[in-house]
Amino acid sequence: MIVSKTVRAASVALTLLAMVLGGCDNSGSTAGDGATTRPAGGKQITVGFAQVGAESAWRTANTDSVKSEAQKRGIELKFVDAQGKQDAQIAAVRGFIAQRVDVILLAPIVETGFEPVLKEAKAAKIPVILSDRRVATSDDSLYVTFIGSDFIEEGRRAAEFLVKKTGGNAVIAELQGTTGSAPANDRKKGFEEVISKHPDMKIVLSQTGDFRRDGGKKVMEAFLKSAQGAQINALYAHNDDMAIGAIQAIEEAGRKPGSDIVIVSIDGVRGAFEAMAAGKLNCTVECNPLIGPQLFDAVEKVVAGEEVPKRIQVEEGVFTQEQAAAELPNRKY
Ligand code: GYE
Repeated sequence: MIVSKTVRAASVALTLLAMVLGGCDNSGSTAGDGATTRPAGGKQITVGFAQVGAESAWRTANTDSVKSEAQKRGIELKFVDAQGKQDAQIAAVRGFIAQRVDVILLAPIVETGFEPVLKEAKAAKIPVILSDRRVATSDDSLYVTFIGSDFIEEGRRAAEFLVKKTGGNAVIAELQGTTGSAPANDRKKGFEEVISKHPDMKIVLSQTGDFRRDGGKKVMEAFLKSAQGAQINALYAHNDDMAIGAIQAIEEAGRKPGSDIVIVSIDGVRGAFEAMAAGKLNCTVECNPLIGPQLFDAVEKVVAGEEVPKRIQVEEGVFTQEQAAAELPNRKY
């Protein structure tokens, strides 16, 4: 009895050891950052993701979405955080090419300067999917698809809100996103397109806060101290983090965010909903970072040799102060 128990225990232990050392079977494997289990019978897919950095709450939610979706599907993910540096991102892509990953996901920090490395990926026959931001190139054979939001439309939506809220009369300060990035370029363009039809709406101050909370605060402080500072009665921030930083600067300067200065920003992160519920932010235009499922749908199709559309759009809405409290419990980022 005792012997047979011991034998059974030993054989269980041996089986467990064999599973750990050799992989459970066809369906088990560890991969990437964190253990993943690949689907039974499927080929192990390896994906390299060159991420922008961790500049905002949007970005953190985006990183989490990509990582958790890879894990869920048993896809090995090689993740590089480029810390906002284009050189680091280019080096990451080169590294993925050298490692011969199946697909490269690139969230290009800025629009220009990626063509050479994209050509290297193409020459190595490794498909590249652009995640969230596009690159400026006339050669669209350099990437398979671009999955992301319509930033021009987001800019228009922010402006349309401000037109309605101010009756078409506003002295506007603008906090731009990272200089040269697609969302900064396009959000400015879409916003200006709409306000240009309203002669009493003027952007009097505009500077980059690099999509960061501390950037938004610092630049807003300088705006408020400048010659035009006292006249500003509206703020357009290219993302929520900068708006939240600016709210702090406005309060420290003894003015009321949300009433003395009407504020609209973009992303729809939880912090923006909290600021709206507190009456300090007036509107956020949604930009959904949870694109992991759409990205990996495309990855799996590309690996299977299926066609994917050149442009895959993310669906989004607009939220005002009145809707903030009701929407807060539904927010996933
Ligand atoms: O709006 C901002 C982030 O590329 C859409 O990058 C993204 C932007 C997002 O830092 O918060």
